[in-house]
Amino acid sequence: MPKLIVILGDQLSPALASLRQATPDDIILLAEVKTEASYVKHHKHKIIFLFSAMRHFAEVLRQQGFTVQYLEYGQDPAIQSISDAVQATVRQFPIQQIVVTECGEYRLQQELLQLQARCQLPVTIMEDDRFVCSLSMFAQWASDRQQLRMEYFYRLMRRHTGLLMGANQQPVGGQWNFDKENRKACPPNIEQIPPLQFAHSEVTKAVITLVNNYFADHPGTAENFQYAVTGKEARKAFLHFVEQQLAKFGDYQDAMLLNQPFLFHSICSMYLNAGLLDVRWMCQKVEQAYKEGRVSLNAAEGFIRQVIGWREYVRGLYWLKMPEYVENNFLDAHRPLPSYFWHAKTKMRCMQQAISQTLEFSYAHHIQRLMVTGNFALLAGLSVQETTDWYLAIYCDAYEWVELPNTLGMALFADGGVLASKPYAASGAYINRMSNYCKNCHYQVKDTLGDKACPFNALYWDFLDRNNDKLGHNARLQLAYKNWFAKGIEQQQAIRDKAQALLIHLEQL
Ligand code: FAD
Ligand code: DLZ
Ligand code: SF4
Repeated sequence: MPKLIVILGDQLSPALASLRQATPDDIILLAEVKTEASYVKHHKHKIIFLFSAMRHFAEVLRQQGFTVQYLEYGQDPAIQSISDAVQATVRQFPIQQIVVTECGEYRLQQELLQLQARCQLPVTIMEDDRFVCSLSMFAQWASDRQQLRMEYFYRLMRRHTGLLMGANQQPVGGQWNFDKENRKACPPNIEQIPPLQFAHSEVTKAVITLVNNYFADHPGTAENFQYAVTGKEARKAFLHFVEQQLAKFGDYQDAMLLNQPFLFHSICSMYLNAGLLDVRWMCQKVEQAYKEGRVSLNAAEGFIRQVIGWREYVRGLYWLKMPEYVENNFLDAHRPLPSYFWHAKTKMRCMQQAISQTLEFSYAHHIQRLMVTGNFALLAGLSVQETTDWYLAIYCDAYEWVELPNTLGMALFADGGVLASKPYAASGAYINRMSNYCKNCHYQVKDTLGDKACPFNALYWDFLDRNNDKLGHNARLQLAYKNWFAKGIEQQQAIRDKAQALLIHLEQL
């Protein structure tokens, strides 16, 4: 009974549930299709990365003796979507059953659920056990809780995996979380070892030509693509991080430095999300580095928390709350995205840095996404839909299951506090503390009023003021509101006027 095993672009894992069932009689389908490549204007690097990784993965499967049906982009104009590709393959081969692994996005999952009717064949959807926490385990954890805070979920995951656990189910070092030790500012002259870069294979070269032909109007430049495209290369990149950068990642996770796009980050989310890396393997390598005394506990715990904590948590939340989640707009934010999100020409140094490296590498690290571009979008009341679409398009690691909770929930507080207990709103002082951007900026970070005042300052106070009815009761914002009320009526009005002027002229900042 030959099966058709459908492998999506972010399912490039040899141990994928559906592939574990494969026999030499089966057909394995991978398809480069328009609907997936264009549902937002993906950065060119994202398309190059995925198409090249898909083609390399298909070749590995062929070498293992499987029959692979690989549909290249534009090969058959009648095939526009994954379902079109499945239907065309079902017509070509004597398929008895279709097998897929749980999909990462609600949108595509709905499409896959129609396959049975469309192809008149049984469809089996297998659990995606590449994640540490199954969706049912997450739902069970969430079921008896009023608040779904990541910290408690993370403790469950530590116990569940046994990572960094000591005797009696207690954490190594006597503490679950070393977050406070992950927030040091970085000295500008610190020694940096850049992430590994990978030469273009013949496959990647062909994909770059394709992307330049079909996706010329998408953001980014194809030629400076430098990422790994195979599991082997991705593991090499990750081990380089563990050996060279992890020790400093612990201290400087939240730091930002001018002209240093990668600092001590792992640059592994795109590999992990596409299936080239395995989360358990990564965590074991990090735990081993700690046990062998090569990195401190705060570095190892800091990394493991991001991967088995935050990453698994946002996935669980996404599937728990979709499809309604995407409609949330708690703070009623509708202002259009200024054009510098697409070209980085702004006098705000922090925004210019975060956006220009995003356009160049399809990458920015967490604090740039959260506390620079995300914070700006929050303070300025930028449209939730336009902002989430931007994040989904522009980052090489972006799929809705991970992008949406991070953007809509964490950065924009548009879910009204499902994910975060308070908005991550901050004035220029935070950016100044964590970076050297402000020293190199047209604006004065210490000023709130005046032509050269840092726009984040007046926008921060105005954000609190205009959302007082929705946020004023939040216990974690009481100090911020106290400071706002202490300013007095005249000062408050001057700040409101300044913020209004900034909002009218957002495009010119
Ligand atoms: P590192 O800093 O080295 O962290 C290690 C790993 O931890 C990451 O590779 C990632 O797998 C995981 N991780 C860390 N934080 C998170 C998080 N909050 N959620 C999920 N995983 C996390 N991450 C994505 O993978 N895809 C996205 O589309 C995405 N969109 C984001 C949008 C916003 C507004 C924000 C604030 C964060 C977003 N993140 C997203 C999370 C995080 O910013 C990226 O995972 C991280 O910057 C990737 O870089 P890195 O691999 O160098 O990570
Ligand atoms: C992101 C993406 C892109 C750009 N192109 C394809 C594609 O052509 N074929 C494919 O199977 N997958 C692609 N993907 C990844 C899918 O969008 C991803 O599998 C879903 O969003 C689910 O996470
Ligand atoms: Fe950003 Fe303000 Fe600092 Fe300039 S002064 S870099 S706008 S925070």
